[in-house]
Amino acid sequence: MEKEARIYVAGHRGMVGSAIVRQLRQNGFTNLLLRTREELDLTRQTDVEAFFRDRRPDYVFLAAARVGGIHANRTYPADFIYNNLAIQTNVIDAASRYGVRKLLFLGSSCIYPRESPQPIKEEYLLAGPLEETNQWYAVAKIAGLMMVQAYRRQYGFHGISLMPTNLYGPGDNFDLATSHVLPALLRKFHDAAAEGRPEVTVWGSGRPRREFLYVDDLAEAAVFLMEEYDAEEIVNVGAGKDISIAELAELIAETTGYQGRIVYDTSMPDGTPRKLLDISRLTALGWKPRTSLREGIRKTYEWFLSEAEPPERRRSGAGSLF
Ligand code: GFB
Repeated sequence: MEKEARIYVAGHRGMVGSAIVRQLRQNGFTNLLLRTREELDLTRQTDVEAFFRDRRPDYVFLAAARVGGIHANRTYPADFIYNNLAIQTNVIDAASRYGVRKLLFLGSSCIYPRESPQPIKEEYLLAGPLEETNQWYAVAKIAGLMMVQAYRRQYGFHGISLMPTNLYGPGDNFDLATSHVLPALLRKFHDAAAEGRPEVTVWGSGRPRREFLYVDDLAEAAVFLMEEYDAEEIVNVGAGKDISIAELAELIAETTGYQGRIVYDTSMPDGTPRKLLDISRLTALGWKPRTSLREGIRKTYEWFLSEAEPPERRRSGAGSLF
């Protein structure tokens, strides 16, 4: 990408989009096209077409999506399938029609079959049934990556697709009803420590295993692939390691200085038993993750304390940051 190229980051106010913007700016790209949801509703096809026709972006990072944790996925299946299908369909089609030179689509590790052998290779896509709690989101993301492949085959469109593992970092959603596990536990343990509560409830059995990638690492991988990769095959992006939810809870208790008990609510779902990506395709291209989980959690907690937490609720001298 030339430094003056017009780069549209769709979803720039979300955790992933804002990390991609930070990475692009750090790399000297200045001509960024950004639109808030109020300025451009990506579910409206005619508005999306008008934007691409008038602004003619050269490159597109498609990081706009309806996302959420296990509970949000189960509660709002229609929102997850409709919004994601609409956004990605409109953006990919308009990008192909209006001369975009390359588009990067962000999928998710939940596109793979629930019982995939571990670590999960890209070729396991569609080899078995999906995890029930997030199948609506997964089907939308599978449609997106296949649309990118179809447009490459039929129109020679340069679209590529990345499959990130579970992401976390600054800008994450800390709302307990809709968030993913890592920000949820940061908030729960922080609040319990601040209020001196003796017990924190973690959903499920604590046994599922997840892989967590710091969002700035994902953003670096996305910009790297936009510049270095141009093929139909999807590419996994992960940290290369996973941990159990119980181990994650211990780590977050330590970070936030929480010393009470941890209890498990087994009436809440575990979801996929294990989700560790095989990242050898990406590492063979020359990229590897850099932020350890401990460091990433520390940075995320710092961000939470400075941004997400209203000043009156901040603890003085709070939480050991390891
Ligand atoms: O992060 P999470 O919501 O999503 O949950 P998934 C991961 C695991 O953490 C599950 C457990 O076993 C949860 O039961 N967990 C424990 C909690 N306590 C909590 C809590 O307080 N909040 C939350 N949210 N979880 C999502 C998909 O699956 O992963 C999305 O639903 C997407 O579609 C995303 O693919 C990457 O890892 O299970």
